[in-house]
Amino acid sequence: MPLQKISPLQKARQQYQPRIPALLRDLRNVHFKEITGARKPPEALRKLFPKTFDLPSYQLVAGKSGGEKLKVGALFSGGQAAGGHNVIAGLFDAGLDVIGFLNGPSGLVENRWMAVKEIDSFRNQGGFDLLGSGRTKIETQTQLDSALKTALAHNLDGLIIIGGDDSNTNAAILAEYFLAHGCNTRVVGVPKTIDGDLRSADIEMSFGFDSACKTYSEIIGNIARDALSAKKYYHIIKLMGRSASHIVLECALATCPNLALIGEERRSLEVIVAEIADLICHRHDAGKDYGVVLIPEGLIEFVPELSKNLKVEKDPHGNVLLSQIQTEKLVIDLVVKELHSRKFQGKFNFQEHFLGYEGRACLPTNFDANYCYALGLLSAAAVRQKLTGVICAIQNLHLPADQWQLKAVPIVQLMHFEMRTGVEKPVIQKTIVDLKRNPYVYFSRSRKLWEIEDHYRYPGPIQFYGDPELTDCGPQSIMMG
Ligand code: FBP
Repeated sequence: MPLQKISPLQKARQQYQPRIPALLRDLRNVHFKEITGARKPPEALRKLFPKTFDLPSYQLVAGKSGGEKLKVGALFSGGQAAGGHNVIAGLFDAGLDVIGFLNGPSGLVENRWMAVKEIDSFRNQGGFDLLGSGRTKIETQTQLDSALKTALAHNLDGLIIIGGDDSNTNAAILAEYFLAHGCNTRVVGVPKTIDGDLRSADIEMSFGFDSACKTYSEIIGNIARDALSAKKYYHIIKLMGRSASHIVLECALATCPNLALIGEERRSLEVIVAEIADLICHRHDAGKDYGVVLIPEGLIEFVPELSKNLKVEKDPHGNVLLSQIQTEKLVIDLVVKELHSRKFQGKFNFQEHFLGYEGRACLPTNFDANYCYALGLLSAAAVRQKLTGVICAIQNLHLPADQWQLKAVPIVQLMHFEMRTGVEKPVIQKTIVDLKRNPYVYFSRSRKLWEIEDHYRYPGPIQFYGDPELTDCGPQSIMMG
């Protein structure tokens, strides 16, 4: 039998109907109402964002809104995150005329685009390949003028920026600039990033985090079972996630490794190396010369001594290109040295792994597929009501989709000033692991038990069909509150 063009699972996923809140089923019967309780951004931002600084937050409720045909441009920005195509599907199914800017924000600046005429083959599929993505930072006068020119040339009612903290900073800057220049294109952000660090009191989670963590957890579980079977290797696994250690924490809760480092604990390199060496020695005393250790890609941001030992490059937003830094290798070298000084020379075997890109473009979990489709519809509703400078915020994500609350919050509320490549810039504040919240508290209470006894959990592959307990559960860190 000849091979089919797409895999049977790809085909089956194209047919999946995302579950969404009832309000999103017909956007002619909803409207956004202003709500109170907006967080005040630092007053110094008012000067830079005079037109969007005082915007209120909104909640989607039943009501009437206009049904006219609107045109939007959409773009993916930054790293891939599973579910992005469903955001576009949501815009498309909302009846909007959709064009996509190619390869990220540069597509907007350079007016490179395509009309989205067909979306069915991309429904519930991973990656951003419909449009491509990129990391261009929009900040120069020329870039802003070009973006404005593009929006005007296409007569766009809305621009949907699907991105992480830096991309939504771009969205806030563009919203302000468009308003200041009398341009009617409303700019709406959609929270994306596997890193899980674009969160706030309103934004419970960025999309892509769940799919990435479940992909990594499957692999970690498999590696742990191999370690337990062969009993001869220490597997040192670095996990993607710039700055914050949300991914390590989520995967640790899913797999119970012998040790997981959380950058936010801010321990010195010396303490970290001693901790890993202690673990290895104690397990050796218990007759176990194998184990699994998770380390976050962003460790380097919390442990200044690490960056002194490694060559550091930055992206256009001033973020360190962490995925290209081999922190895991350096940590192993230092641990081997430490073990040597403890007279354990050459006794242990290490395998290093980096889990990153393989989790960003997988078939989205049901959670991400549902969430992204709802985000697409919600952003369409925001454009219909002419909201600008806002980001979509869906709440109650620990509950079934029909109980989700649908909000739009001003992006400026999420911003603060930060030093980037030596200059203070207004950016969205990344949310790091909160050491007082349930997921970390549970982890820190349990980890002692995982050190010597092996309590590995084996989550297995992402499940799409069957018992909802297997298919529909979102990330642990949301479920735990
Ligand atoms: P975003 O913040 O743009 O979503 O990207 C996150 C990320 O996947 C990080 O975890 C990682 O450090 C980085 O992208 C890798 O970037 P690149 O794809 O440019 O190598």
